[in-house]
Amino acid sequence: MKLLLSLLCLLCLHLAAADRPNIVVILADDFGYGSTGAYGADPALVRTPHLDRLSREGRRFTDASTTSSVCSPTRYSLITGRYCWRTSEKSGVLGTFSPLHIETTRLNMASLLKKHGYSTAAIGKWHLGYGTADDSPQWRTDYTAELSPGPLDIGFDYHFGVPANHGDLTGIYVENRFVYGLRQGKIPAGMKVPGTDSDGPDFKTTYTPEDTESGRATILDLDAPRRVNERVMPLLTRKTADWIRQQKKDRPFFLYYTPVAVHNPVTPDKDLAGKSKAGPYGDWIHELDRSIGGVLAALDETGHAENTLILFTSDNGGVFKPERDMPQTDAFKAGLKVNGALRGGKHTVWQGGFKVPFIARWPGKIPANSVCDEMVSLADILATTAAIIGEKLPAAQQAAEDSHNILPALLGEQAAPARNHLIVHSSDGVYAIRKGPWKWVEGIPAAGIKRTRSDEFIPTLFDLEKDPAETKDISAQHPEVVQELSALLNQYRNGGYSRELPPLHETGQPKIATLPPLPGSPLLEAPLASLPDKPWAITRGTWKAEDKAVWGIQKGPKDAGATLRVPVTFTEGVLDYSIQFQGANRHSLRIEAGEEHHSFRIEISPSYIGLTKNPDPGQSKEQTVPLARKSLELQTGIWYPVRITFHGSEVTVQVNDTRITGTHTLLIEPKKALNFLVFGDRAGFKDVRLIQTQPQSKP
Ligand SMILES: [Ca+2]
Repeated sequence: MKLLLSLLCLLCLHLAAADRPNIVVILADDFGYGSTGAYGADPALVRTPHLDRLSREGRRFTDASTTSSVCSPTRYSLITGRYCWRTSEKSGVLGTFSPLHIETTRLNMASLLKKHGYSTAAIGKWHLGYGTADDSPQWRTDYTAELSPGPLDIGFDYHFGVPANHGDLTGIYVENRFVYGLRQGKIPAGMKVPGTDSDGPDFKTTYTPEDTESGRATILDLDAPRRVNERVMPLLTRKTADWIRQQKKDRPFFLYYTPVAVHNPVTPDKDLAGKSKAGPYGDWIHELDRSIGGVLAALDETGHAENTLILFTSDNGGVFKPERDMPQTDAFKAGLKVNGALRGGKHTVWQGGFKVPFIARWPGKIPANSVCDEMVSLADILATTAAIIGEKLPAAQQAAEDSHNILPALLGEQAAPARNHLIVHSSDGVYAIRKGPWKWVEGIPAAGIKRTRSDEFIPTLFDLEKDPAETKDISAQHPEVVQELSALLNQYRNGGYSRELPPLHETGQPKIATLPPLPGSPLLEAPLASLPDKPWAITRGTWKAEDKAVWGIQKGPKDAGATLRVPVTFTEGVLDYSIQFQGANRHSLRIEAGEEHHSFRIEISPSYIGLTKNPDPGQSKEQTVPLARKSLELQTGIWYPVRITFHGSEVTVQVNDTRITGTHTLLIEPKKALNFLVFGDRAGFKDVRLIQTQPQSKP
């Protein structure tokens, strides 16, 4: 009893110690380290009075890092406290029609704060998908229907969003679970989707390819009010300020506000056009700053500001492509160092892609007009929030896997650094790890990435203290550092979390499925320890025998895949082989079937399996029939078993422990030949074995 009482007392103290401030996270888009006055932008070029005010009233971090140099992965990390490369997303960003990427059961900023009684909202760019995909390869978000699951299913009470990007091909807003003002679609009977009837300055009836980022996208056909690009920022600001004004004094709130600025297309509103001395991009920065001013004003007016923690940051660095004619380049030529003195920018593995402004204000708690040089990550916001509200995080392998509590750094308290390592990941899937002064770039792109940015695809080591602009690779001088950082990267990457050091035994080899051996005498058997004899034939690309396997290498990026063909006739049966990826984009097994040169293909890549009926000779590409598709995860350099079972009109493909099944009437036809194709450089095969099974006679 005594123990229980003292435990209760401890709990009371703990609760009393916890705060429940309002939390406002503002995540700008593509806003570079050097683009605001607070971070050294020349006021003669751009003026950011509201961000500068935030910095004066709060704490400016000089070494805050995104987790990725592009949008969706960093957004995932901020909300979940987990590196996004631990998910199926290994490079690039989510598509406009991708499913919701945050698991609805996963602890995240919104669910955590909602549990603690917060009112919650996500307003602005979303870019984390809507809906749940099925196995169908054609699946895509249906914007004419209810967009579930979405933000409201992970803990947000309110959502007003731009689905993917400023200038995406939807041209609409989403409010809660439907396209804002949707007039026609799969709307439940008796329900009217809320939205505007009048065009006004913020809405219009049409949205054209010229409105999109690329200037030539095919616009999604929807009967709903369309965005006016120049008015997206003012409208999002108004929605955000309105939401703040609706909040009650007795209930804390969490606002995740994600302006679309300063992502392309660069569309400052009319009254700001021409006001900066850095061209339209400078005006676009002014637009972002004005929006911050709108949010601050709403907090001031309502008296919420005093009890509000604001974090302002960006999802990745600014676009920096000085060789290209674009507004950012004009700003750069005018003298604006979009990413400060850092190398590279958005997409890249260099610091310009990751190092971003990070300003924290919490009156009376965070020392005003202060600077913190500690290394922090946007993934740390979740663990820090948990610390503020007094919630103990689950074990590191269960949630907030990569999130460190940086509250002492925010508050300016004397404490050991929250983290002494940090992993960053480029759009091409190149990993880099930082520890102390060092940054080691592993230099290996994700599977399927064309090797265009070759300087990023080389292992390199930098001393960021002496060389913040990453000019000098010193890996040859410090092999021991390379070895240490490479081992540490592997341990954190394979161990599933980095909030703590995962034990080495969890970082072992991936699980390989053991398939029961095929009975009976094979119709086809080829160990492929050397290049096989006739009837096997190399029909395309380069094939080499090495390490008791044969390896296919596609000749050039524009050539067809490397092809190894073997004729073999069977109707029903089971085909086994082993596959290993060493950089190839994908393998395709083309199966010729029937009399009229019909064929199917089974595609296996490190991230998916697919089954497809190919167009017949003379048919167009549109006649392709996708039959089944599923995501999976295969690592480079590991042999995985493949088993393909042909039974009647059905084919089941198993790769390691992932299975798909597809049916097509033509699959009943006798199979005539197998073609092993490799796209990219390179993939290996061995232990091919095919047994025939008797077709079941019909009862
Ligand atoms: Ca971005």
